[in-house]
Amino acid sequence: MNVGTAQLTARPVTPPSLRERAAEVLWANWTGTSTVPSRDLYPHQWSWDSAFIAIGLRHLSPLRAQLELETLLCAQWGDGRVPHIVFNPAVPLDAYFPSPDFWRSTTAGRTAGAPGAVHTSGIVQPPVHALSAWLVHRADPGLSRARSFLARVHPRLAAWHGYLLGSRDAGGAGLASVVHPWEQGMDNSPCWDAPLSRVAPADPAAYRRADLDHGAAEDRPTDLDYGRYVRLAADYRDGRYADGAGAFAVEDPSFNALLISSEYALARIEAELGLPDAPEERAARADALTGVLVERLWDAAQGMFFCRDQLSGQLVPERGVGGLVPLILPALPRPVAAALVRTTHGPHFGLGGAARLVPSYDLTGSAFDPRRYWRGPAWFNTNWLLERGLRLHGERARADGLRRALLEVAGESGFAEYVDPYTGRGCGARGFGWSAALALDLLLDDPAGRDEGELRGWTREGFGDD
Ligand code: 9WN
Repeated sequence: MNVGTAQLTARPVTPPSLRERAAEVLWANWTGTSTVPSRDLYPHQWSWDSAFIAIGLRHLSPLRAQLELETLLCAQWGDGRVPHIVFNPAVPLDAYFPSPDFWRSTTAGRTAGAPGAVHTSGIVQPPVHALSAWLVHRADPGLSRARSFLARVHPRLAAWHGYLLGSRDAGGAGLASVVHPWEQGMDNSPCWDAPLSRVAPADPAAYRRADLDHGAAEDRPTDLDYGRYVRLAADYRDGRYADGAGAFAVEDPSFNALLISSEYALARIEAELGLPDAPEERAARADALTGVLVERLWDAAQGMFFCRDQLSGQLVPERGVGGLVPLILPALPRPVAAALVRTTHGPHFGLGGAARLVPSYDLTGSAFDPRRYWRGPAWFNTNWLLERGLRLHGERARADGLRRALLEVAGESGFAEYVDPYTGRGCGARGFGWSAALALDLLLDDPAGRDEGELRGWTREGFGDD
């Protein structure tokens, strides 16, 4: 036998680690100033995607993570809203619908203060940004201070929260309302079926769905739902993006929990910047808003939160994963947190039992579908939030189990956009930005930073105010 050949064939080929594979996705999706969720399906910058992506990116390049958030916040409108999409002018118009010529931000959005130099959508997405900015800062405080990162993003984050807590407080109780299902981020959830049913769909001949070029029709929203999304967005645009008169307004538990969580993070940012009084006031407001959330959206008999349809005034009796997300809140009353943990592990969401990851919708619900967009499949961002919530409320073993499952499924599915909650089989895009980023975060972040001791300190009590 030729010794040289034997040595060559015997040399082991080490498969890339999960960390290397996740990093590869983030580098492949990086455009130079931000990260696309997916090269094919979503070739622009999306708002809450960027916030989650920066949380993972901070472990690889704190500088890029800072840039990710700065690029998004540069597209903020004068009224404070942070648009849900910032369009890349180098991408052809027909690559994604609705495209810049649909939203017409620079003209229809002028009264609301849309920037003139960049094209954006006119709706928003969940405010994960202050939480992300704080975590990005913590990854490299020296670099952050040298670049005045927090000092530069703080006024924009404060204006963003001001917009949501002001112009979007349709119910007058302090919580923000979403005016389009895309704003809440779980586009096609059965939670929207009743509130959407009163919206007349747009004429299908007037637009072309680009999502079906990349995704299977049976995984994506139906044409009827899509027509309603288009109608709502077109009406908002035609009203020059003024708030208050639309056919859809919903107080959503997940959107508001993320806002409250980001309010705590903004309080941390203000303390780091040495702003007098602001941190205590903000943390106290976040504690109070947690109380309002419980008062308005908590259903003790069902053990979870529900959406409130502002037009009917009723809670929507559909169990979406968004109704579990308030578990991330440190000031949640203990019985509420305990009931949420039980519901997450009970028959409707199946964690630790039938389901590998928490589904986007009730496993026993009549609208459940393990593949269709937000009507059953599991997403990595909602599961990452629940891992954080479990740890915060002292459920360390359950959080460890969910962390392990997330990492396994992320690797097996090639960082799929979403997965079958039972089998973990990948659906939608592969090499999806936040799936890779949040896997990296779980792999590299010290879980102690997400535990009870650390995060309870975010409440008003933690700022030393009584
Ligand atoms: C509309 C980008 C976005 C995510 C949303 C997800 C999906 C868009 C779409 O993709 O929404 O914004 O075309 O379906 O539902 O959560 O931010 O990844």
